[in-house]
Amino acid sequence: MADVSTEVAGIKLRNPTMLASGFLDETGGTLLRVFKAGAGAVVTKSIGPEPRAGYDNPTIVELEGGMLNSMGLPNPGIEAFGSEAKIALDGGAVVVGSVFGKDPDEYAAVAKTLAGYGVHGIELNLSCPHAKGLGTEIAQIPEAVREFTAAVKAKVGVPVMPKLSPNVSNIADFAQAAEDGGADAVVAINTLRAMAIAPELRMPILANKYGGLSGPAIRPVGVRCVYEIHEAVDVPIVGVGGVETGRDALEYIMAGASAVQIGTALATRGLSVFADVTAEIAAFLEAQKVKHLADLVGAAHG
Ligand code: RRO
Repeated sequence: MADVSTEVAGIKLRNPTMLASGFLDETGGTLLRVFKAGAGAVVTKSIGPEPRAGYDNPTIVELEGGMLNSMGLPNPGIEAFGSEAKIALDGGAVVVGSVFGKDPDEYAAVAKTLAGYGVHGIELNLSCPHAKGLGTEIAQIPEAVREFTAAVKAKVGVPVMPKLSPNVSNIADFAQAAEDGGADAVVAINTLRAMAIAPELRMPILANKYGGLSGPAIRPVGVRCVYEIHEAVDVPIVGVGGVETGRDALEYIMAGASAVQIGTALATRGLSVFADVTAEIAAFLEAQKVKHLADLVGAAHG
């Protein structure tokens, strides 16, 4: 069997599939269930300093090419999340804790507590496309990406990986800013800022009007972003956006990703998607006589 293991900034993964933040990840039980179903690692829902209920319904619209969401960062808050993280970690899961806040100090404080719970890495959500005063502004200013990353790096010992927004004109500048701030890896991409309107109602469907588009429709955008980032920085990249199959994952890997995250495909392929995508990657490696997946990272750059 081909070697599908990989590594992201020193975090060893048995395979390159990770659970993307925002799916089945607010409790230790669901995180562990996803890990046991085959994910190489699981990323938590973005956790903030206090509990948050999120936005009013409707918060999700199903579309042909994917899903539009405006959840509004619902989460139990960093204190209550401790017992959930423990369940996942005690069960043997590789856990990356996703963090948000309103300023660098808040990000750093939440990240420090999460790291204290024992998570293997920290993902910085700098890129929620519809949260006022939180991700959106940070994601639009390279200096803020550098500053927030540096603030968290100063407080935690585990690898730190900012998650970048595709809703900018040159994502490579933001990856560069993350690297300048000391990022150990970058995650690309968060959802695309988007809207759906109900013609009969003459109004946007989401209660929050704006949301983030995920799923197959955004995969070519994500692959392009990872390709551009790979040309700009030296840190490892985690690719995310519309991965449903092994071939989709291989696109990201050949663009430069060391691992991929999967979220929306849970709705179409179910919990077995992590094991299935891994098996599809392994079959490709065997057919192509490639022994190690790592040999294909960035292969599309020639
Ligand atoms: O919770 C959300 O509404 C949300 C977040 Br934090 C994010 O980063 N991306 C997204 O599409 N939705």
